[in-house]
Amino acid sequence: MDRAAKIYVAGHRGMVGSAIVRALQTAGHAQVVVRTSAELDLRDGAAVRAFYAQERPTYVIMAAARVGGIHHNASAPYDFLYDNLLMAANVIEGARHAGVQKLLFLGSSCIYPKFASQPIQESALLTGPLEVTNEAYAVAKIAGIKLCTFARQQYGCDFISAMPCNLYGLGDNFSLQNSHVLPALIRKMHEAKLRGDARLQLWGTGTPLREFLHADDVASACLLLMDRYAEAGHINIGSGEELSIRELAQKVATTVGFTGALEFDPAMPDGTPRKLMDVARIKGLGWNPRISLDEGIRGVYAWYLQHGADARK
Ligand code: GFB
Repeated sequence: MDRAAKIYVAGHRGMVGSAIVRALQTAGHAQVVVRTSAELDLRDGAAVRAFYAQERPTYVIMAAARVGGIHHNASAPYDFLYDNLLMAANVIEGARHAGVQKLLFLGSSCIYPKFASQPIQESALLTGPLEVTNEAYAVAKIAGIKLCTFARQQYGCDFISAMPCNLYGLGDNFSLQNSHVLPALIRKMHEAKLRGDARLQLWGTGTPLREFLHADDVASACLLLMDRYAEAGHINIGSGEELSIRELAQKVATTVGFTGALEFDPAMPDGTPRKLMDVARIKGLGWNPRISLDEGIRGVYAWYLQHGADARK
């Protein structure tokens, strides 16, 4: 990418978007354009087209979405599908209409079939039924992937898409009900430690396996893809390592210093049993994650201790 050219990062206040802005600024990009959701509602097509006409960015990274953990996804499927569909359609079509040189659309590993063979290759997309708890979000993200693919096929747009695994990092959402598992465990164990609880109940059975990657590593992958990837299909971004929710809980307990018993509530959903992605293609482009899960959890806990109050949305 030309560091003097204007790049729009949609979703700059989110965990991933803010990591991408930091990475761009560190790399010397002088013109990073952003808009808060109050300034620009990405569900409003006319407003998005007016933004593109005003700013005319050369590059776009689409990191804005309505996101949440398993319970939030399962409890608000219409909102997750409608908002993410509109945001993807408006940002991608607005970029095509404005002649944006390159756009990167970010999705998630939940786009893959619930029982895809593991590790999951990009070719597994649409080969089987989705996990019901995040079907809405997945369908919206699959639509975004296809918009990028067909924009290239029909209009010659250099639009690419990338699918990260489960992410965590600074600025995450620590809501007890709506957050993803890693920040939820940090907050729940911290509060249980302060209360001196002898036990803590977590959701599900603890047996599902998940792959985690730090948002700063996703950001470095995004910048590399903007320079080195220009194919029609999406590409996976992941650590290539998985662990069970129980093993994750034990790591978080050690970091937080919670010594109570960990119990699991099978009345809460497990979600998909595994979603380890094959990351050979992005590693073949020269990218590798740099932040280990243990180091990452320590860093996020330190951030939470400093910002906990406003992180508990
Ligand atoms: O990150 P998470 O909420 O969503 O992880 P998914 C859910 C897993 O962690 C389930 C267990 O197996 C839960 O039973 N878990 C245990 C908990 N305790 C908790 C807790 O206190 N909070 C939460 N949230 N989980 C998401 C999709 O699926 O993956 C999103 O819903 C997105 O759309 C994201 O795709 C990457 O990993 O199951």
